[in-house]
Amino acid sequence: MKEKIEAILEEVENFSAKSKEHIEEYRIKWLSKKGEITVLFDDFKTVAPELKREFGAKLNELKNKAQEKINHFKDVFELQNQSSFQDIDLSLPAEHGTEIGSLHPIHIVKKEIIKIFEDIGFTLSEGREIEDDWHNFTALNTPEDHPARDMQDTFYIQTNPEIVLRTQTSSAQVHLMENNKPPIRTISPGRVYRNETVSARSHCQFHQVEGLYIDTKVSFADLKQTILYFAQRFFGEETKIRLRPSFFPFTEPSAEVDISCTICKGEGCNICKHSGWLEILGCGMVDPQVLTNCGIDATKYTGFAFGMGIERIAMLKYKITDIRLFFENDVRFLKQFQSA
Ligand code: 2NM
Repeated sequence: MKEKIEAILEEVENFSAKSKEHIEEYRIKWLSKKGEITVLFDDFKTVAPELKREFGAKLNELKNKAQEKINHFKDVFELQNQSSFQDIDLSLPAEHGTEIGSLHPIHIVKKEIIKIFEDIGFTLSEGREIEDDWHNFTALNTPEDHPARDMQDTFYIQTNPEIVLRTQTSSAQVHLMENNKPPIRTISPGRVYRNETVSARSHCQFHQVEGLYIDTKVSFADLKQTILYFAQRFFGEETKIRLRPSFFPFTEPSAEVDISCTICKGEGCNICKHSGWLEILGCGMVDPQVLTNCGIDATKYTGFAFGMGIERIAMLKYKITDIRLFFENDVRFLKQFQSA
């Protein structure tokens, strides 16, 4: 009898009702006239007198617990039936929407630039922010005495002359050229560092997208047409470009590219300083020495490359006049780029 009481007690304690019918089913099973617990009370009459006290107490405890369980679940289902509960649709969204954040303007512009170049077959190569001298400078034809290598201009890691915070994302493209054969068509977006005095116009950290295209017979005309395609997709179909001769250690010939002012359409305004043109990027034909440095046969292949500052492009797009705003994370600034 003891085992039986304990078995039913365990069943009672584990019981959880799924419905009103389920409660009734168990009430009948345990407590009706022929229920298991009621039957135990009948059996109790035959228990030896010296055990009656112990079994009696156990049996009463069992009966009370079973009744409590049934009462409890009756209450639960009663409450659920009341109209105030039935009217709640738990699948509805909350009444007061949660505040959502916004994408950072640098991220928005970066994604837009990536999309344009991906559409014409460029892959992504992002590289690393901590670089060695070879990938950041030497392979890119930057001589030992070039001012860019100066402590004044570049952040060195723990004054180790071999390890720098990259000053340009082309370092990622050196890795790519070392490990892949042409044709190579890639863009490298990412953060770069320069040891500059922070002002409204320049910062010690900013973002770049550099592009690289290497194949047989890549020409300066390919470069111009690619830049024109980008400028017209990003700034609008009516956009014109012009190229001015320039110099970079890693390209020859080199050029700087202006677009017709997006604000005044070339008429002359404050943004373009009344010139009608805005500088957006630097570019050129990859110097054969750079190809050779990266293990690419410069007698067989030619390439073009370009680089632009994302902050500069974002400042033109959104008419932002202070570069420091991008790095302060003031919500009053960031909220203006909410897209949803
Ligand atoms: C620029 C201007 C001109 C450039 C060069 C290379 C590489 F890796 F192929 F040598 N990548 N990017 C480049 C060329 C970047 O930025 C103003």
